[in-house]
Amino acid sequence: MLRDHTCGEITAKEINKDVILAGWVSKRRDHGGVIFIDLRDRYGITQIVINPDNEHFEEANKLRREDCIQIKGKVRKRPEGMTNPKIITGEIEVITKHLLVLNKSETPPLEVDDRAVQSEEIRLKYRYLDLRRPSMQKKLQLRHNLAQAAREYLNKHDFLEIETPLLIRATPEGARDYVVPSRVHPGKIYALPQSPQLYKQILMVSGCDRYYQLARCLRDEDLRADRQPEFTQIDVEMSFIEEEDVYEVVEGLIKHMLKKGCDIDLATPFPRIPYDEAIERYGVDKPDIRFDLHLHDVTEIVRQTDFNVFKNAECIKCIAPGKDFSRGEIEELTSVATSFGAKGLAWTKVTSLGIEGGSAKFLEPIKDKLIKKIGANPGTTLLFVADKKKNTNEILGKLRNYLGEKLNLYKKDELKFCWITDFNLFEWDEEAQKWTPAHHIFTSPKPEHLQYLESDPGKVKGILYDLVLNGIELPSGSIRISNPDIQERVMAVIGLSKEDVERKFGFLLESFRYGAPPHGGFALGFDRLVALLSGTNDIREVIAFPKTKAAECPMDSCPTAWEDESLKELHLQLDSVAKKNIGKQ
Ligand code: AMO
Repeated sequence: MLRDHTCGEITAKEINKDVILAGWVSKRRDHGGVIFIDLRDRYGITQIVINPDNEHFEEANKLRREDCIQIKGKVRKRPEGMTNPKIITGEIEVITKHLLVLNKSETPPLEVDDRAVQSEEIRLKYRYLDLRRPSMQKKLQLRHNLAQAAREYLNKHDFLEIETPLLIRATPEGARDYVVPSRVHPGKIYALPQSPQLYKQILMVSGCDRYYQLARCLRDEDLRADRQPEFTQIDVEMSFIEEEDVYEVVEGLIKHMLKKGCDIDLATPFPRIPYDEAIERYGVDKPDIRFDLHLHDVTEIVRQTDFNVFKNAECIKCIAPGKDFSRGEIEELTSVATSFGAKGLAWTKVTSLGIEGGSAKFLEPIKDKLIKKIGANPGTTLLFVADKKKNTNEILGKLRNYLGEKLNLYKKDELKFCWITDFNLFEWDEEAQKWTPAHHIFTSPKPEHLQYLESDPGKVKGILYDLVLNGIELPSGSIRISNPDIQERVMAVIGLSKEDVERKFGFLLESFRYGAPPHGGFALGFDRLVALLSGTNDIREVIAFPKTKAAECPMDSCPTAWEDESLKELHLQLDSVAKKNIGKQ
């Protein structure tokens, strides 16, 4: 037997018992000729003692960090004053009789220690060592617990776990596809799924009724802390349901996951905020509602002044964080706002007599209306952004988040969920000068807005919803179009020709012609939820083998250069850019 206990479970109850343990040398200390080893495995740390008269003493003396060993010994109580109440095994130590070195370790290039600060590159290159750290093991455990809780809830509610293919025809989720060239069909490719969207809808046509999958999704897009090229969604689809049913399932699912995974009791239902209201109040469609700081639209009031910046702006909004900022702080906030794209940050201060400083002289004539609209108290600095409506909201929305953190306006560990509802079905793409889907093209328009589909697409709301946790979008989903004629009309609005539609989604539309049930669903960004519950925004912390921001893996060095042989087999050739990149010019 290689072990009969783990390093995280032996307590005073086992005193005088013989045990066999296996794990890694976390620390070795020499105390007056007696060797102490902190032996670590996934479950914890146990203190091992090796006395000088032990036949393995010399071997023990040579042990180094991360050597993998087995010990056999007897459990004893730690001497008075040597106990460690912080760990389960803190009352005992194991006095070793027998030591076996299972495998030596080279000097580890990183500290397997939660207190050490390590470079990201090194952590990812030696991820196996990084994952040995107790905090990383804890995150993997949490991820596992949450995944199992999700399965438990969905199984109990009659959902079937069904796998959908990884080699598929492209699905439109707004990012670029990763593609896989076909060897047996030279010149042809498979796409890797950006999500199982089309397949889950087809499963509804198949009569599966309630589907789920912990689905791997692959998207070639710019990476950020909360975006990886491969990530996991809890992907769900249901037939014969309405919007309310989706809210109920998502809320029930998250409540269950948090209770089971983290012993958190969550109050449901979550508040719902219509999209327009979210933008109006918070500037963004992912508001962090842990704090109340609102944006105030003062366009009509402020435009009447002689201040040029305000006179010609489409939208002027103000934020009043309730603080009297110093000149230095205002300068800092201005440069933060500029980094968010602002052309400047106008400001003034509310005093007991009116307003003072910054743009006060321009605002003087309308100061009463302004103060009344904002409801600001004396001693408050007002910060203004004037720009196109979209920019004003975006910039002040980001500044609001910045101020929330800087001024400690919320408790870091609080969890505040809210639904964002009533999104527009389409967004106007200024660059491409065309309508694009706000979510995806399979989202149903609100029936009462169908009449504007061709005449005024900007007016059409979709039956779609996002759930936001502390300012981060977690699940999003929609009620789908199940009528092929409406689907074709929606595709026409975004400029897809009949041929495009047929070529890209013909198989979905064809399936709809065989009695498609009304259906809808959602996908929850699982990595993001686990990360937030681990107290971080960075999803790489909760993915066993993530990629860097440059979409590379320092451990296995992927992506790697094409081998000539495989290029030949796939009937492919590299162009000059690719050749230069891999040094084959
Ligand atoms: P969507 O594209 O909004 O919807 O994705 C759903 C959720 O997945 C998470 N997410 C990501 N997480 C990590 N890295 C990424 N690159 C990444 N991209 C998205 C987010 C997001 O809310 N098929 C639809 C869902 C549906 O309509 O049912 C879809 O994929 O948390």
